Amino acid sequence: ESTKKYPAPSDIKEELLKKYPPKVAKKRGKAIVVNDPEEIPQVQANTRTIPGIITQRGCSYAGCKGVVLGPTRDIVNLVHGPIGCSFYAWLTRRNQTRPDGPEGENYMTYCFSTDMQEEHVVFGGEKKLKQAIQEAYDLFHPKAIGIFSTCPVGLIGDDVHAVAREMREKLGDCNIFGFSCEGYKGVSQSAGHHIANNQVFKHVVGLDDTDKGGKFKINMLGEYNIGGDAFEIERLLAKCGITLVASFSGNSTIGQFENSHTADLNVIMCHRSINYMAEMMETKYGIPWMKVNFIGAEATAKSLRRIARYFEDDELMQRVEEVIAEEMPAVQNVLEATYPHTKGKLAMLFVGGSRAHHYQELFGELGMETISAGYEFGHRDDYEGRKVIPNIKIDADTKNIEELKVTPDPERFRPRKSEEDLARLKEEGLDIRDYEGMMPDMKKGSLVIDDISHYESEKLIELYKPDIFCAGIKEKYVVQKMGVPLKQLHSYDYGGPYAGFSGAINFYKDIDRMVNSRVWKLIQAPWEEENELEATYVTP
Ligand code: CFM
Ligand code: HCA
Repeated sequence: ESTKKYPAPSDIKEELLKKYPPKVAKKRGKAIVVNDPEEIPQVQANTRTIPGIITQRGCSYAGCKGVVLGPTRDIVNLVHGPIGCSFYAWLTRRNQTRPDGPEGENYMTYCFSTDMQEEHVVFGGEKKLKQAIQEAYDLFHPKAIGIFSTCPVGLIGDDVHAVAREMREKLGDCNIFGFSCEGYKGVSQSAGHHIANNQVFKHVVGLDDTDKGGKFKINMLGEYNIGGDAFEIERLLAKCGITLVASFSGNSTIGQFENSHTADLNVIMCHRSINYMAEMMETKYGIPWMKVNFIGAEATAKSLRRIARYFEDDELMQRVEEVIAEEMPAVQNVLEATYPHTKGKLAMLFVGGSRAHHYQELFGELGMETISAGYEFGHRDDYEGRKVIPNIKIDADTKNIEELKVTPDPERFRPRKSEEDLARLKEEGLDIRDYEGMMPDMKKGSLVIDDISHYESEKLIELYKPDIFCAGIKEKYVVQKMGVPLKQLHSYDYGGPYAGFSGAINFYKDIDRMVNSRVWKLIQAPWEEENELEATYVTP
């Protein structure tokens, strides 16, 4: 519990909106809500950013190429577009790969691009794309090539799917598929996730029926191995005796995707980016999905128990308890040392579409309060939770991005659990259909802000004076110049892993160092130095 004094959240909201022209204030007002976990208020999400506002968001290409396909090791990810789009997506997301294996090709460190020039914009770029595919094939002989459309490709009308088909037939032994993920599609990265899910499901999942063995077979969805998180989760799953068939897509191979329909359960870390895949796999193959969270030591223990509970196997449940008992003392030791320095401090989290929620677990363990939080591109269900919004299909993405028509596969559909089994499990305390959003987990009076603007972030910091602000690289140095440390929850500031038990230990230590460093007091925030320059908006 924090003892810090700050204005009432409703006054803060008013203050944030005060300078906007009336129309903008009205619109932004719907995306800024004072939370009540008992009676979740509706929040505006997944809508277009108002032109002129500086948003944290990225584009559809980022969500498709960078996020979902980026961490795959042996797919050549070829960007069709100007070189800048490739360059800025080249290893910036810190999805890691092990230098010492596992076996097989790894193209993650390469940057493949058609390097589109003016002549291609004028005369068309399909020929250049075919050449680039041929070149990549001749050089590497990859199992698969993914083609990613950038904005100009959509504008000039190059048909990447036709090129993919033609080259797949020509080359014979290479799976080639395209993604119409032009940056302008949809309103954020979120549209790109959806496009990526559709194409991977359509062109890859289900190609390999081999039963690779294992008693408890799961896929890990929405875990991208940022800072090595997947390595820690893989370690824990292996220790418990749970077989990881495929990971979407941290530290993954195309072979895993092809075989992923043989798993018995899909567990989802980042629901926002991969829920479409889970739904489609459930419909076509009968694999149920369940939300988990490996961010936070308690959340990790809870997630392992939920997986064991699902399989209803006494030995597995016992093994999971042993693993938790083995791992927890080290976590507790570090927490005991850090807690006295971190308790009562204030945090703010503005990131992506799941971490602004998940990381509240770790801050909670440190005794810190998340006073304000929001996603860049989450949808209403990510905020309000499935209990409040049972039908996740209402979101605006489905208006922008075509949904695949998926039906049960008559030969391979195999319900892993019957509806009766699931109902019984629910009675016994495991409701796999349910998951909480951010708001049910946040305190009454906390301020939830969707697609926060640069101006609003600055104002928030000035009004709340938080001990730490969590966001991305674009925010980092602006915030630190105000004398507030910023923790990047995207790249972990080149640290990590933060998942699982050893990840929690890393996080406790890093946050302790950041919130207790005296260096921040040496910086004068702009409002401490001089009066603000007043600007007036011209209202039309
Ligand atoms: Fe999911 Fe992610 Fe996130 Fe995301 Fe991202 Fe990311 Fe993120 Mo950056 S998939 S929504 S589109 S957890 S890249 S690994 S850190 S914004 S909160
Ligand atoms: C993206 C990737 C990003 C950006 C991070 C940041 C990531 O959205 O295109 O803004 O610092 O995690 O790398 O979210």
